[in-house]
Amino acid sequence: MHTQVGIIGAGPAGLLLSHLLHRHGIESVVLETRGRDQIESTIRAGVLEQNTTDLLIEAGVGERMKAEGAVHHGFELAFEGKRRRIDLTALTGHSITVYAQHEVLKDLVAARIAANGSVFFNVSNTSISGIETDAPSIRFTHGGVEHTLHCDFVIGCDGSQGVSRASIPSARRRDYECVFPFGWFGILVEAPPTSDELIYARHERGFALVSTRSPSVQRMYFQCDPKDSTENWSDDRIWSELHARVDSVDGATVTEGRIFQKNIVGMRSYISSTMQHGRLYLAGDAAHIVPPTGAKGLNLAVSDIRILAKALQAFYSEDRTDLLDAYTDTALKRIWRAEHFSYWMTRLMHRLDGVSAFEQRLQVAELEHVTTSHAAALAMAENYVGTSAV
Ligand code: RFL
Ligand code: PHB
Repeated sequence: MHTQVGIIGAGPAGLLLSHLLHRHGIESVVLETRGRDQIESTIRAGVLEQNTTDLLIEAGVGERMKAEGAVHHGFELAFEGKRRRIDLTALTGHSITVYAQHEVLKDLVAARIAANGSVFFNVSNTSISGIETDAPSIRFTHGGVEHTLHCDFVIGCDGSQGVSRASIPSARRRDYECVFPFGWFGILVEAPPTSDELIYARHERGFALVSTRSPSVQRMYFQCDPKDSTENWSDDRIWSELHARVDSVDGATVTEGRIFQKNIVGMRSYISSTMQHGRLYLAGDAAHIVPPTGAKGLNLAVSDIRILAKALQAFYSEDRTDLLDAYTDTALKRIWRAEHFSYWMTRLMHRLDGVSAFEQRLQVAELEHVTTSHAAALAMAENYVGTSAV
C-alpha cells in the first residue's frame, strides 16, 4: 500500500489534516485503533475558538456547526457568592462556539467518506519505521491481516497514549510536564441550561464548571480527587456539591436534571518540545497536553494542523521544505502561550491543597482584578478566544 501522507489517529487532528490535504490534491491514509462508533460518541471538548470555527467553515465542514453550535459572547466567573461576566466580544471583537468535539468528528468523518478518503478504523499493532529516510512506512493489522503503508511522511496524530512520540529517539527529545494533584468529575445532564453562558466557579470546596451541549443537555464538571471513583458519588451528593460551589447569593442556582453519564479525568500540562524528527511530525495531544480549564486542547490541535497542512502543501506544490523545517518552532510559540494560559487559569480557579491561607486570598484578589480592571479582563479574554496567539 502506498500514499503520500500516512496519518496515525482519527481524532480532530488526524481527520482535519487528511481533509485539508485532500482539498489540495494530496493523498493520505488515516489509521485509527478505535471504531467509528466509538470516536463519534466519546464525550470530550466543547469550546471552539473563532480560529477553529473559521478554519472548519473555510474547509467546507462547518455547515452543521453553524446551524447547531451555540455562539457565546462571554462567560461568567463565580467567586465569593457572586457572578461577574467577562464580555469576550466587547473586549476582543471575537466570540467562541460551543459545539461538541464528537460532532466535529462526525462532520470530518462524513467529509472523508464522501470524498472516498481512506480511513481504516479498528487497526492494531501500529508501528513506524524509516523516519530518518525519505521513504518511511507504517505497519498495522486490520481485519486480521498485516499491512505495510509506504509513504513520504508519517504524521503522528495519535493523542497522548499513541505510539508516534516514542518513535523520536529519546536523545533528541526534551519533555516538560506538570501533573496537578486534582481531577475533574464530569457529568452529562438532561436539563435546560443553568445560564446562557458558561460559568467557571472558584470555591473553597473546589472548582466547578457549568457548560452546555444543547438546549436540553448540560455538561458540568467539579474538581475532585483524580483517584476517586464515580461510584462514590450518588446523584444527590453531586447536586449538593454543585449547588455549594456555583449557586450565588442573588439566588441564581444550578438547574438539576437526570444525570446520564459520569466520568473522572486527571489534569496535567505536558509538552514534547521536539515535534518532528526526519519524516515524522507530531500534532495535537500527541505532542502536548493542557488541563481543560482554558478550553485549549482541541483548538491547539487544529492550530498545529493549520501550520502542518500549509507546510505539506508548500512541499508538494513548490518543492519547498522551509515551512516543514520550521514546523516545531512555529507551532511551539502558540503552544507555550496556551500552556501558560491553561496553567494560570487552572491555578486561579482550583482549590490548591497545601497552599497558605494567604495564597488562597491572593486567588480571590486576582479574580477581583480580572473582573474589575479592563486591562486584566482583556488579557484573559484574548487568551480565551485565542487572539493573543502568535
Ligand atoms: P485525540 O482526540 O486523542 O485523537 C487521537 C486518536 O488516535 C487514536 N490512536 C491510535 N490510532 C492508531 N494507532 C495507534 N497506535 C493509536 N493510538 C491512539 C486514538 O484512538 C484517537 O482516536 O487527539 P487530537 O486529535 O490531538 O485531539 C486533541 C483533543 O481531543 C483534546 O485536546 C481535547 O479533547 C481537549 N479538551 C478540550 N479542548 C478544547 O479545545 N476545548 C475544550 O472545551 C476542551 N474540553 C478537553 C475538554 C479534554 C477533556 N478530557 C477528556 C481530558 C474537556 C475534557 C474533559
Ligand atoms: C466543555 O463543555 O466540555 C468544556 C467547556 C469549557 C472548558 C472545558 C470543557 O474549559
